Amino acid sequence: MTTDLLKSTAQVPASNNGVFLPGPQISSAVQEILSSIPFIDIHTHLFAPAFGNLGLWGIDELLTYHYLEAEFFRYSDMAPENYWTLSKTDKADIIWRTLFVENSPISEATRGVIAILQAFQLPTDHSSLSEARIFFENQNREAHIQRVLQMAGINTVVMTNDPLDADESPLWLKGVADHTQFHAVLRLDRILCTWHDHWQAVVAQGYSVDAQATGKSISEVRRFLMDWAKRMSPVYMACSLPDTFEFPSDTIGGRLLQEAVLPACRELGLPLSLMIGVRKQVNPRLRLGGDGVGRANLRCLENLCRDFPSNRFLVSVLSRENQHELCVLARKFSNLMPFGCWWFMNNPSIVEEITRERIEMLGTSFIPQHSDARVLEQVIYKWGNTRRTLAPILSENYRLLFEHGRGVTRADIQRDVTRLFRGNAETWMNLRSRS
Ligand code: RAT
Ligand code: ZN
Repeated sequence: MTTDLLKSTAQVPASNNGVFLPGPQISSAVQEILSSIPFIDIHTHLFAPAFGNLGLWGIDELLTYHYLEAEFFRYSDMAPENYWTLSKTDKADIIWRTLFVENSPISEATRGVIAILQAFQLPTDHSSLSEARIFFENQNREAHIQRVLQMAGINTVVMTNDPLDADESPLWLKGVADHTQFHAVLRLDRILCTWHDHWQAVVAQGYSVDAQATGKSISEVRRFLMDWAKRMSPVYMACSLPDTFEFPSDTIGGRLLQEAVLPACRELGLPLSLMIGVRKQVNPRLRLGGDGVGRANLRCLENLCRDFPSNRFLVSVLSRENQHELCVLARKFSNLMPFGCWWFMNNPSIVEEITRERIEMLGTSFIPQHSDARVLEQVIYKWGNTRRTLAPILSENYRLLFEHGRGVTRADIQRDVTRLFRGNAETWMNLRSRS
């Protein structure tokens, strides 16, 4: 049967759009196209140069990434409380010694640091970090950003911008010029998930809200969102949600979401990004590295997509067990766009599984990956890994297509890769109308 299929497809003529690639050339064409198209990174924690020191970069930041801090405590018997008293360079030194000198850096996050050092031709096996430190200290921030984006093969970066962050909001209030490559996102976690701790910060910005979000509070939050949207020109609004998230729900967060956030998104034509499945502070001693994962009940998403057809939802789920369900929901609701393999999902073995499943169920109608980079140079290894993992998956899908009787041209591959890594994001974030 397979042989017959192969025989019949070997004679497939050239298409109207170009010459079908012979089977053995598909994989090299896929690799070449993946490396030549600049991607859009739709979720990072990076900042445009105008945000100054909020933007993290360099070896000490790379080594104190919370993914690595969590790994450090598996090898070291240092108590987290003692670790937190160290200076940034001391933290970086002890992480380097523990994870990179005394042990082989074979985990995903440690290997990433090695890939970055290698990309800048810095030593990957010295016991001291001095050469790397000197290199990064000598870089000019703006030129370095451009070089790194180019090395990573991305040309557009989406930030995470919190209007209630004490360091960030004053910069916005003073005014930040638009950057052609860095786009803002209005992040809502403090409003939707921890209102009790943050409603007073909303009051301090001039809005009449109260602790229970009663009376005018809802319309005031809406005014707050509209004002911040005007200030930031975000490409979407976003919130990270726990595995226990339910919708609809008669909680302050549930009401604010339904009556303030969703209407504001509709009015502004913005998608809402929901990242579902974090178990916050499972181990608070690890601080940022102390969050875990839980399987969510995606009925919440089904309810949102069905009851609010004029809203669009960009969604990533943190639990491996929720991935298939997310694909099924995306087949039911075109106002749902699955994106990225987030955080604990961003390991090649799991990315491969999720991406195969998504292609099989959704074709090219999803956004395969984002970097979630917190430190600039991380985009180099994270996007390198994405390209490496995606190449064989895409090639295999085209090979199967070829075997089943449909040839593939370079133009087909170019169109598909562009759609996956640019077009879907551009459409959902209305990026074309901005340029
Ligand atoms: O992946 C991460 O770095 C997490 O700590 C979170 O920042 C997550 O990506 C988020 O945006 O909430
Ligand atoms: Zn993130």
